[in-house]
Amino acid sequence: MLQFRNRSAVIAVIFGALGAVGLPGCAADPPDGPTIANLVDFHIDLSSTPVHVGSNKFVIRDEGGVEHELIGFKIDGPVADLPLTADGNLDEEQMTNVTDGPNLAPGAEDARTIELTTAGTYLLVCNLPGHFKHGMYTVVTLP
Ligand SMILES: [Cu+2]
Repeated sequence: MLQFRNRSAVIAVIFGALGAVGLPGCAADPPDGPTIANLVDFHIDLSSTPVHVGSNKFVIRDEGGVEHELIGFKIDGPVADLPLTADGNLDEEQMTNVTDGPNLAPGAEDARTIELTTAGTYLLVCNLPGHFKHGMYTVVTLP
C-alpha cells in the first residue's frame, strides 16, 4: 500500500507545483477525464488522472473475483488510528463520509462524481467485511 500512497503524494506534489507556477489556462482547470478506480482483490488502483479539490468524475470497476465497493472518507490522521468495529472493519458511523455507492459484482462498473470540497487527506476504501483489513484502500492527499 505504501506504493499507492507514494504515487498519490507524487501526483499531489506535481499538481501543486504546476499550480504554483501558474501555467496559463492549464493547471488551474480540473481535468476533464474521469479517474479510473480499479477494485481488485484486495487493493485499489487509481489511474493517473489527478484527484483534486472540487468535483471529481470517477469510473469505478470491479476487476476482482468477488464483490467490492468504493466509499470515501475525509480523515485527519494516520490510517492506523481510524476507528474500527469489533470485527476490524472501519467504523463508518464515526467517520466523515464523502462518497458512497453500490456494491459491485465482478466485472461491474459504476460512474459517479465525488465532491472533495477541501484540501486534506481522503481515504478511498472497500469496507466490505474483511477487505479493509486486507489493505483494500488508498490514501489521497490534496494540497
Ligand atoms: Cu472489497
